[in-house]
Amino acid sequence: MRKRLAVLLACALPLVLAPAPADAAGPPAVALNSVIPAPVEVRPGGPAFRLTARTVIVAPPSARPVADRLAEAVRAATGYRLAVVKHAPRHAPAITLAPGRTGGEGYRLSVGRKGVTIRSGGNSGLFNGVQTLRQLLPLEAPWTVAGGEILDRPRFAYRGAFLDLARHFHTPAEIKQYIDEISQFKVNHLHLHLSDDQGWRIQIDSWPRLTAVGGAAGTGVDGVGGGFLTKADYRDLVRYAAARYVTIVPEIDMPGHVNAAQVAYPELTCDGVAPPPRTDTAVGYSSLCIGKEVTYRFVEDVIRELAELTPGPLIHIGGDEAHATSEADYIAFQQRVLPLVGKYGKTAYGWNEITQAPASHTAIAQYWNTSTTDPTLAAAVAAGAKVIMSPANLAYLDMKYDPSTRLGLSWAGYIEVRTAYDWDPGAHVTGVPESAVLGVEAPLWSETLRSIEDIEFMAFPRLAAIAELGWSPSRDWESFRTRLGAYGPRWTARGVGFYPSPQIDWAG
Ligand code: TNX
Repeated sequence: MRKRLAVLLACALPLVLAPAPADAAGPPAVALNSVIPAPVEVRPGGPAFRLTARTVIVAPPSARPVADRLAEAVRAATGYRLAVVKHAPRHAPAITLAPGRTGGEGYRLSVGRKGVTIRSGGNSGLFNGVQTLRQLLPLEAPWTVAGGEILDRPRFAYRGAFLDLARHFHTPAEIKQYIDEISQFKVNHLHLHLSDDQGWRIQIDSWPRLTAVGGAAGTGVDGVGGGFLTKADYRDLVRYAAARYVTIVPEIDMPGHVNAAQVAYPELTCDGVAPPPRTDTAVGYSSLCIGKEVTYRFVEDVIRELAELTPGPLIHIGGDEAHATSEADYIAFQQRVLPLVGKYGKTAYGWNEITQAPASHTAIAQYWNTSTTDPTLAAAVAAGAKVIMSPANLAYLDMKYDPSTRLGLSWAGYIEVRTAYDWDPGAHVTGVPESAVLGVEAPLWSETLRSIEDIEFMAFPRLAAIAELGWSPSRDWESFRTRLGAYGPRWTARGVGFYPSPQIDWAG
């Protein structure tokens, strides 16, 4: 009897006598393993950290831009204006950004009673650690961060989102709002579709009618959604994105999808006659005139001016749905145009149709087809081409979720959250091994979209699914589903009107 009591006491005492955890007000609200995209390694444990108005942000001068972003995010979340300093005052609770051995975009995040430390060999890695920390902060006080450690790095170098400014112009303010959202999921590229049959959305000084005519009021699907980016707008967007470790990838679509350019410059047609402006959603009817030299002066001028505006390494030259161009003409065009991108110091990126041309072997193909076999793509890959995966039936954010979705199209099918999540970009197409895949991108075409609300409803939550495929080493639907359900209130708190998919148990 006595013995049993002693054993009972021995078991109970450590519980009773253990020091009260820092989060005595209750367990940490956010589990360390709730981050989207799922980190490579999560080791929960140890005391939690309580962020207060006294917390300082410590960063070397080289990491100051990331520290400022963190301070901004903490202010938005908690209202605290944390000081950013080079060295922590003794005993001050701190969030420290420090050099580390994890290179590139990877980082290590450690949470203990005295603070949070994010280490990385690069500022992009520190920024990714900051994005993780933002998700670990509860939505409401007390601002307790669970104890433990996260070790993280991306599976793919390219994780992309996409906006179509041609079918409907989206303003710089809307594009910035989208950048803010996508970068929280460690998406690091934003592809802007800047020209199409219905409109031309980027200033080109040597061909000024492109925007004067092609960007005027009344351009765009249904004649609503005119506008264009001036070069100043574009440079400002590039800077804004870069501060969030997002690279802007510009696209000018050719030799098809050029009606707006031909309305502005009739010499770009074979007969020299301007076609009527188009505000419908048909595709595949326009083509540059492959045999005319003016075509290549135009293309080279546009590529040169885009390259000057673009610090990133990629220029997207479109190449999709050129149904009004013969196959021989298409290949002849790409054989001249793909090398022009290299002439201006950039790597050519185009829709997967470009793989018909041998010059695509040094280019990047964006795979948008719905099949898991594509011998032309596989042959180009065998010859050296790289691929970014955007299968329309899985990754297109403009596809409806189900037949009742009020926005979007359905030509590639319906894409519920699980459909967007449950596929492997590294093994999707026969003959395209993971080593040839640079990453994933989630296109969002704008035929049916008008406002930022429309963009957000179609992008979220599916963009989070595609981001996880691009970042995380493995996928687990049940885990993703749980983490996504818990994330919902964060979107709500920021005023993001996401699609409340019935596949998810939404918190809040
Ligand atoms: C196909 S996908 C297109 C676009 C449309 C989109 C709508 C691709 C490379 N071309 O022109 O906007 O479908 O989903």
